[in-house]
Amino acid sequence: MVKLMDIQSRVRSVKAKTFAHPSVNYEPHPMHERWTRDEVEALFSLPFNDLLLRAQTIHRENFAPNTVQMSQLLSIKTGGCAENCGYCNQSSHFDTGLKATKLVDVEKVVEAAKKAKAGGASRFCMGAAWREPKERDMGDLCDMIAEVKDLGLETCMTLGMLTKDQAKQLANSGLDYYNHNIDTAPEDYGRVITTRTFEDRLHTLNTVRESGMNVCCGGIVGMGEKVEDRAGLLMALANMAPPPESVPINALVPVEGTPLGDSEPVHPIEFARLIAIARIMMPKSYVRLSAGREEMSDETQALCFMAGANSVFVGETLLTTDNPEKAKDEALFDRLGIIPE
Ligand code: SAM
Ligand code: DTB
Ligand code: SF4
Repeated sequence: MVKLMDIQSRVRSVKAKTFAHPSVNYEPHPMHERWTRDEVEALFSLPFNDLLLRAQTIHRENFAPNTVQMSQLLSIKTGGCAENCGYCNQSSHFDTGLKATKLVDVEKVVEAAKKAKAGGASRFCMGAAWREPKERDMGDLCDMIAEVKDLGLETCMTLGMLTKDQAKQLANSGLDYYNHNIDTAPEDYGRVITTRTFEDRLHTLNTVRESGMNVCCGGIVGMGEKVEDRAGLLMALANMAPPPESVPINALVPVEGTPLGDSEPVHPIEFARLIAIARIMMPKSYVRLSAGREEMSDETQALCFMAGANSVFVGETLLTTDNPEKAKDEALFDRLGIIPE
């Protein structure tokens, strides 16, 4: 008969072997220090299971393990944008057949926000295809924020570059988050966008911080970037002081007619690796599995949740492209025992 002590000692020895793997460093990264390229590249070269174990451990130290935060997007001004972001179907520089609109009425926005809330979203994100907002639009934008907030939703906007005064107006109206992505590594930025610089992006992010709003800032992979660029993107995000509260990781949705429209997709394991590294480097941030979920299998998404993703965009459209249907997401969350936060 096998004795209890034998079982316990066998469990201990398995645990010891598991945790003693030389490639896994369980010492938490000293958060006061900046991540160096060597440290980040070491994470990229860890065996996948070691990386996942470490990410999941850090995830559980900082968040409830089986919950996901749900945000819903609405495009409040579509197309005709002056910028030339190589991934974007809303740029006026490329012919993608997208119809441009003017700023949506406040009532329409409130209607969409009510539906988002009824569907389970806790945050409503309003996005505009602008280089920056015009002064004449500020009144409507502030009304949208106040009315959406009154519904009991968190509010987020993404409108391009902001002046100090605009950021203050948005914050005073109740804007909880401002989304402004850096998209790729500083070294790779000029390959993707030439109508603004990486520093322009950082400048607006500082303005947002100074106004007291939470920062939502992330990037896109699958744009033909090198692995070093993915490391550079995560370094730039994690070395912000403090790191963004919300980090959307987008898988490029390739759109015909854009310069990056025929990019190769990132392998699902490499995508999950990036999520795991983001979780390790930014232990307290919400890491959002963002654009590209429509093309992802349930298994890839499950791997990403295991790697530490704890937020998604819900609703059948992102800004202009497709996102999984509600029933599909519900079935996936149900299967995984994931509860919306
Ligand atoms: N114009 C504002 C700006 O650029 O900050 C706000 C809207 S813009 C569409 C918001 C973000 O959506 C971009 O920064 C980019 O990260 C993401 N995005 C745009 N097109 C995408 C695509 N085809 N695939 C994945 N992400 C995309
Ligand atoms: C973010 O990082 N991803 C969202 C949100 N922030 C604004 C936008 C994704 C857009 C995908 C392409 C589209 O639907 O137009
Ligand atoms: Fe304009 Fe934003 Fe699209 Fe760039 S990503 S073209 S700034 S809408």
